[in-house]
Amino acid sequence: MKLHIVLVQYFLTALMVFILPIYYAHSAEDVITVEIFKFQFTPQEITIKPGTTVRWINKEKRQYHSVWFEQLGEPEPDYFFPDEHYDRKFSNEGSFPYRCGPHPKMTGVVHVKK
Ligand SMILES: [Cu+2]
Repeated sequence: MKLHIVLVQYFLTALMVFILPIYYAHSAEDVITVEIFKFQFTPQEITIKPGTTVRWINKEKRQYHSVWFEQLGEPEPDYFFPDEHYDRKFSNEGSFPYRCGPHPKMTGVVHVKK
C-alpha cells in the first residue's frame, strides 16, 4: 500500500521535473509573434521551421489590418482589430509573401525552412 504511494509520488515528481519543462519549451518554441504597429509588420521577414505557428498581433491604437496570402490564391481574410490576433500554421517549406488587405503597401514574408 505504501509502496504505491511512493511510486505515485515518484511518478509525479518525474513528470514535473522532466516532462513539463520539455512540454513548455516546445509549446513556447512553436509560436512566433509578428507585431503590427504603425502600418508595419515587425519583423517584416521571418524564417521558421515547418510546423511553426505565426501569430500576428495588432498593436495599433485603433487601426484594423489583415494578413492576406494573396499569392496563394486565397480569398482576403477578415480584418482584425487592436489587441486581436491572427494565427497561421506553416507545414510546408517555401517562401510565403503576404500583405495587408486594406493597405497594399504593408507587406511581409514568411520563410519556412528545415
Ligand atoms: Cu493594414
